[in-house]
Amino acid sequence: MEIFNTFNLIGDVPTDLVSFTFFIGTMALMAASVFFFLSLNAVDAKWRSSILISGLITFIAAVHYYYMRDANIEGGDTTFFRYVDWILTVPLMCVEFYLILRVAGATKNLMWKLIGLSTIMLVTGYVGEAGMGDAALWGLFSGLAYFAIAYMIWFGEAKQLAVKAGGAVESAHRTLAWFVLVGWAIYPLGYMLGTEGWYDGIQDIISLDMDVVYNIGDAVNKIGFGLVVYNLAVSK
Ligand SMILES: *C/C=C(C)/C=C/C=C(C)/C=C/C1=C(C)CCCC1(C)C
Repeated sequence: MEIFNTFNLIGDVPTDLVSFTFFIGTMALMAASVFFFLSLNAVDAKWRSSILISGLITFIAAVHYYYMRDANIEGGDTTFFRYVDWILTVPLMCVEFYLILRVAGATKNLMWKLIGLSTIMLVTGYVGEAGMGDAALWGLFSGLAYFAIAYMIWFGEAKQLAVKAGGAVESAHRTLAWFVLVGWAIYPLGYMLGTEGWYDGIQDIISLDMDVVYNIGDAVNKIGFGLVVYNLAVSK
């Protein structure tokens, strides 16, 4: 899709939807990082590490977006950078759940379970997406780990701790749980658009490139997640 052609007066200006979303994604993630880092001193000491991690998540992603933006313009593959980014940032999101629920007595055990499941989710997803195995099968394994994460957060240990904490922590947890259920569901959709399996034909219904869908997912989830944490930190 050739949009923004009119602006293509100098070098590497994005001329299609995919590179445009890489470009705008880099900017948005960088801006969010600056915002979170500058907020560090404005929040109560007990929330400082949560805000720091929000900033690290968007900063790590911004750096990877900078590289993916380049790789995309050069016609290269972005899968590797994409998964390196995720394998660093998704576990940090699991740490956020732990830090928030610590007030209700969350243990490191809960954090490691979430990190373990997210690692399984991403490694199996990478195997399928990098063409190292049957994409539909590895996508299914990945989906099961995703389901286990969503279950823990919505109904399992994490949920019970949130209820115990009550108040602002419980409502922040509820919002983050929605991000995991709805926001994270954007990713398997992108995966189905970019790989082959029983879901072939989905491209006829949703005519978006896999990278565009992943880029939307990252902007929503990484920045949104951070803002929920920020909101909690300034409310208490
Ligand atoms: C900042 C990045 C985030 C929040 C990335 C999340 C990624 C996922 C929830 C990916 C999930 C996948 C499946 C559930 C099945 C297909 C393979 C994946 C890895 C795309």
